[in-house]
Amino acid sequence: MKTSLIVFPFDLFGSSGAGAGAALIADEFREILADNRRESAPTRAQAYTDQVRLKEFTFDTVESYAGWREQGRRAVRQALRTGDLFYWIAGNHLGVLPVYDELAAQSEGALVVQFDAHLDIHQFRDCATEPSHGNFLLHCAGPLPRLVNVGHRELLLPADYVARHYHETFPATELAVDAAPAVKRLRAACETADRVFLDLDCDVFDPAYFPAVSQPVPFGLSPLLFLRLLEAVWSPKVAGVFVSEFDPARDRDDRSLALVMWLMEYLLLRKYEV
Ligand SMILES: [Mn+2]
Repeated sequence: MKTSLIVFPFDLFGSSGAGAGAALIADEFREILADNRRESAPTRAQAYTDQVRLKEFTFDTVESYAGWREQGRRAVRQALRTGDLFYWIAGNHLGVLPVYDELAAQSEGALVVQFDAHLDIHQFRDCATEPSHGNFLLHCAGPLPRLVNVGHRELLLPADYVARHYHETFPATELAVDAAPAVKRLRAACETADRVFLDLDCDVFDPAYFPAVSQPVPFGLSPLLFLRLLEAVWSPKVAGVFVSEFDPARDRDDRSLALVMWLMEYLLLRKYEV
């Protein structure tokens, strides 16, 4: 079982600058893999180093944007067909839409656990009606897969509207009071799913821990609380991990970069270490 690391630095229509984040993650990852290969002392990293394949898209010409969604869908389709774990490293959250398009086409039994400060179903007066990083779920090519949000801090969207799109949501306010019920319900939801996908929008973290986002929202998750929730969700059923909204120009002392790289390495160890 190999892991494809697909870098898809799309960042039009919201959080321009997040594309550079995806490219930076790719660079860092190449460096980590090269370092691992050079190391002669035994390390834990040997468990995954030869299991990772990197595939990088670039969006540096006008032409490269043509058919971006279909290009993305093709790559996702291929990753889903092999059945291996894949990482989808997007620029902004809209760059994850091709994954949702494909999951919609074959969503039976799939559960997406979305860690995100926002519920991306915005349709306010000042929001674009065209697909953007704040409304992309409304533009999915088919019915959304079963969707659970963890850690949102929405103060505008009415519950009945949210319930039309999300199976369940666990706002940060609820997690702050007591995370135990969420841990239990997340674990139960994952148990009944055939395949689980983790969709991490980096703004789920508190800006104190992860400053490198373009839409910071206060009262976010601490990395430790995130790990506790991740633990509830993680199992061999996890078939995809999506990362988006990392904008390195807003980072402080590479704090956010360190967090995202640590997390990706940790998840590879979770998968390959025996
Ligand atoms: Mn989002």
